[in-house]
Amino acid sequence: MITRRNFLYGVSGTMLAAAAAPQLAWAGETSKLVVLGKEEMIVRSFRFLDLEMPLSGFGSWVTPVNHFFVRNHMSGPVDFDAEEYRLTVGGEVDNPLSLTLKQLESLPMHSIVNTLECAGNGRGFQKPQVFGVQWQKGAVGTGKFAGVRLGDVLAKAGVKTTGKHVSFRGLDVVPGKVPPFIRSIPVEKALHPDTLLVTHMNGAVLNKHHGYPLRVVTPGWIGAASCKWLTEIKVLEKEFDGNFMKPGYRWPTRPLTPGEAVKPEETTPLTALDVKSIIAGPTEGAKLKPGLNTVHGAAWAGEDDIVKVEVSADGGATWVDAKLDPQQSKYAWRLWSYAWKPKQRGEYALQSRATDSQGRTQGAAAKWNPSGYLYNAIDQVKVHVDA
Ligand SMILES: Nc1nc2c(c(=O)[nH]1)N[C@H]1C(S)=C(S)[C@@H](COP(=O)(O)O)O[C@H]1N2
Ligand SMILES: [Mo]
Repeated sequence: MITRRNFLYGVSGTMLAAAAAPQLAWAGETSKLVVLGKEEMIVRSFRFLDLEMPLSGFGSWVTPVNHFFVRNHMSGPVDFDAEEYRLTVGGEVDNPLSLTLKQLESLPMHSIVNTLECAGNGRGFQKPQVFGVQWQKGAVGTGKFAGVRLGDVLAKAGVKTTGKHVSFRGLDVVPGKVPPFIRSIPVEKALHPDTLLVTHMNGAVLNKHHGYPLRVVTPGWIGAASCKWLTEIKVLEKEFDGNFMKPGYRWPTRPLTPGEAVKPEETTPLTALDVKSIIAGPTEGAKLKPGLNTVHGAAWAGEDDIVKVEVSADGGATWVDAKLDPQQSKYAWRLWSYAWKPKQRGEYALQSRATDSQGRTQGAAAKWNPSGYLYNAIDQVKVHVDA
């Protein structure tokens, strides 16, 4: 068993090998130790478990559960009793509901493949540096999510015409004076047939790190829109206005210059993800031989489709199209590759730039915002080619 003392040996930002740390715990004083079995996840925080997928995770289209990033604002439920569990649906509805897991599972099952990305992914690259978890590339993963349609549950409850937003609350253990993790999405997105209340991930029952027994998956949107350990749905007349909607997870409505602050009135809640690509290999500082070197990575665009990924090997002076793997599912990333054949030795700056079906593309710098959300600057990896 890992004790609290050696548990703290893991320094934020270090890579944990399976042998070094086969077990991790829920953070928090009252937590129980659990076996996680995560291999080589990058630990960004132990306080509440925040684990980043290593670059090798971009090698598979569906991310294995044990490589899927974990993001917690607080601790998940500790003593969970599936018999006692209820999902309640209230607020602006005709028939408030209290459903058992069995009742939920009697509704028709649906599944989607979705790339889930934390709004803070890439924050560690923001310049100037901003406060928050210093994620680099791997607070993202693609899962096969199965469950029932949120719209089917809402139809059972009967949303009144006054119902405009739908809020979610999980079974998180809320520490001290911290406000609970509650966020809302507009009713149109909630009723979309692809928005699911998920019980299964990659063909297995959800594990506790990803929201057992039930989580929302709001496809194409920032990860925070996909509430884990869901226990309460409320239909509201207006957007929920707690901490995690305001000031949290908001986006400036006007362009800012790097470092600039913004007034709350000049922000709006984050919704869908932006267009983005990352280079997963070669890795920063790699020493390569002349000849064939495959540059590869992933690209995604939330609710939109990736139409093109370009690669530059000269720091952005010239670009060539990468080969995109076939699109297998809406909302899921595309893996891409480029057969690069450097002839001369030297230092190279490899870059990748994605364009989506809306015509959005990545810029040289990310769009500045004080919380460092939706970082999507053109990705760059410096490598060395030697004879
Ligand atoms: N109840 C609850 N749901 C939550 C969170 C949380 O802290 N509590 N974190 C959110 C955030 S910020 C993200 S990015 C995703 C991460 O999902 P994952 O841990 O399954 O990868 O869950 C979201 N859902
Ligand atoms: Mo997140």
